[in-house]
Amino acid sequence: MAATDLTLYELVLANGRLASPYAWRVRYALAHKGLAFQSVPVKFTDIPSICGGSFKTVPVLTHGDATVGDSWDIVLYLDRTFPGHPAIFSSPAEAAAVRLTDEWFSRVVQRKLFGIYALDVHDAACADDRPYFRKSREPRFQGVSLEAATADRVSRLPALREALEPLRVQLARHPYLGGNTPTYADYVVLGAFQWVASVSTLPLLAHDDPLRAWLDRGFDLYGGVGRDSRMKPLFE
Ligand SMILES: N[C@@H](CCC(=O)N[C@@H](CS)C(=O)NCC(=O)O)C(=O)O
Repeated sequence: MAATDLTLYELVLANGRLASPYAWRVRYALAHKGLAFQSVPVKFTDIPSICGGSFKTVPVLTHGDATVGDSWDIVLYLDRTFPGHPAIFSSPAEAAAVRLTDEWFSRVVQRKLFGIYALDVHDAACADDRPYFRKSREPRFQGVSLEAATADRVSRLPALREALEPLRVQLARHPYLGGNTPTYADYVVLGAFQWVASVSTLPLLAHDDPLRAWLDRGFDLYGGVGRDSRMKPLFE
């Protein structure tokens, strides 16, 4: 790992686990580039007081005088600023294609995952964050409680598993979503599984789901950066 003055502000759960799907994308990207960083764990309720209060979300990366928010912008910044390190995007065309994966996965799959795991995220959050999380998230469920919004979640697992089918089809062709080696498309999806595994009280995948081999490969990447004894089972 190359020494740097990179600092990553990222969301922390009550058990100390850094669980944001967006932070995990950046963590994998930093490992891909071989860049060391300092992690600053923050709670949801700390965000208004970090980096001069200019950001509504984390992750936020600081590097010397530069401060960058939003996972996608952070990754572009890393490629621009550290050209001597392995590229995350080898061309603008690759970045554009992976951006489509990011938009699909974030807007369709992560949104469905949130509907299933919202109460688990609340329960895993730092105690100070729970009232804020409930107040800010229940309006997204038409004002019903997180408990009511997730009460029928088991019945939504089949649709979620079906939504992951493009990943299985692609992984039947290649060891990684991006081909023979991991790319940012893999990191986007692995980030979501990191998040789910950090909070879940309901295994997401059937025991024989073919995603298992890729998930094992992904969690083992970069010396097992994605492995943590606090992770909950992803498989039934
Ligand atoms: N588009 C942003 C999304 C980041 C995001 O939504 N982060 C969540 C944590 S997972 C957050 O900071 N939420 C703050 C809040 O809800 O107050 C990115 O890619 O970085």
